[in-house]
Amino acid sequence: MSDIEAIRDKYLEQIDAAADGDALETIRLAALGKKGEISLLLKTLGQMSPDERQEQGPKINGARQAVADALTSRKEAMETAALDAKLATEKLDLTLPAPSAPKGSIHPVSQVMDELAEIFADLGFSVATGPEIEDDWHNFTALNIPDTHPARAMHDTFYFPQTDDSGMPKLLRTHTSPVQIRTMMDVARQTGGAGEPIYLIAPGRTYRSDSDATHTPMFHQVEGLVIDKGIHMGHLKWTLETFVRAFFERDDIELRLRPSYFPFTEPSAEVDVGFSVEKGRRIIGGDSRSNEGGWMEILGSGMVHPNVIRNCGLDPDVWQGFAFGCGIDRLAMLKYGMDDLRAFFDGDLRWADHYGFDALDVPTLSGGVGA
Ligand code: 2NM
Repeated sequence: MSDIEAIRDKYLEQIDAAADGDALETIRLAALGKKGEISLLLKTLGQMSPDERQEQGPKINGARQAVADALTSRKEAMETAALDAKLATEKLDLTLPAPSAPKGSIHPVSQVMDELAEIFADLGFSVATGPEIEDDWHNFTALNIPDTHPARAMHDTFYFPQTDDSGMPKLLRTHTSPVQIRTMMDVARQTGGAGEPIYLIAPGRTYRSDSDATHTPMFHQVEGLVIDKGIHMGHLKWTLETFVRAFFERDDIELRLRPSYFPFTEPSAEVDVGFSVEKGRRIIGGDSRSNEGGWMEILGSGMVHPNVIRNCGLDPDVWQGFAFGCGIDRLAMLKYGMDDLRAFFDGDLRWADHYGFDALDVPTLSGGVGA
């Protein structure tokens, strides 16, 4: 065996024995690198006589090619072996149940707001919204609430330390009524004081300095407003009855109106719904005169006070209307069986998962209004 063949075989053996890619690279540099053994042999061809070169050339080139080929195939073998090892350990059991993907849900308050919008849309009401940061005038004064009213006290309402540009106190709205005020003023302005019918609900966040088992400082309200000609309390009662029956999806719900007082309505009425008891739970509807049955207050309402209509730039001798207000959080608790109000706003994902609604599979109203 010639020297060249011996050199070739030495590298072929080393390649065979190489443990990993690093070892192969070391061998490649030693044999075929710039100063590698075979590379240096190739350089000697230039100094040889033609005859000698004729004989040595093919041998040296053959050795170079054999080593290069061996390096390539050994490298491929290593990669295949690594993949096989990986496949052997990473077996997939396709019969296992798929892991569940994390999924958000619709908050019960959002769900109820959607239901309210849908029910009142069937009755011809649109949805109106407005700012949560309000001024004294839209939140109190325009609503005929006197300067001395307790609701205006610092300890009941969240006031901002600064006043607005015109020196008016800024506050977090204590109800959504300022939305109705803004709408009536817009209508008065747009019609040059002539006015036009208004049918709206105003759902949204409201704020009062109150915090206990049944009150959170932020809560949700929906208020409704109708302004038209010849509107009376019969319209109010029918509308609320139709709304409550559609919302709780029962036709046997009775309403009871009790005289009350609000500065912004006259007359005013508190609205109770009849409840009965089924399987130890209070159910809205059924026989409220049965043993465990009774009445539950869920709404405040009344005929909009002429002062309020006038404050908004409309003529109370032409336009009358009714208004009502109701807590959305409480409606959600009654309909969907949550018993702890504070859990609503804790942001606990287990609660959201349990009580939330699937965005792609929300319950639809059984038949809407008048079905
Ligand atoms: C209630 C109860 C009674 C009400 C009145 C008005 C407005 F702006 F028209 F004067 N909006 N909402 C109202 C009336 C709200 O909540 C318990």
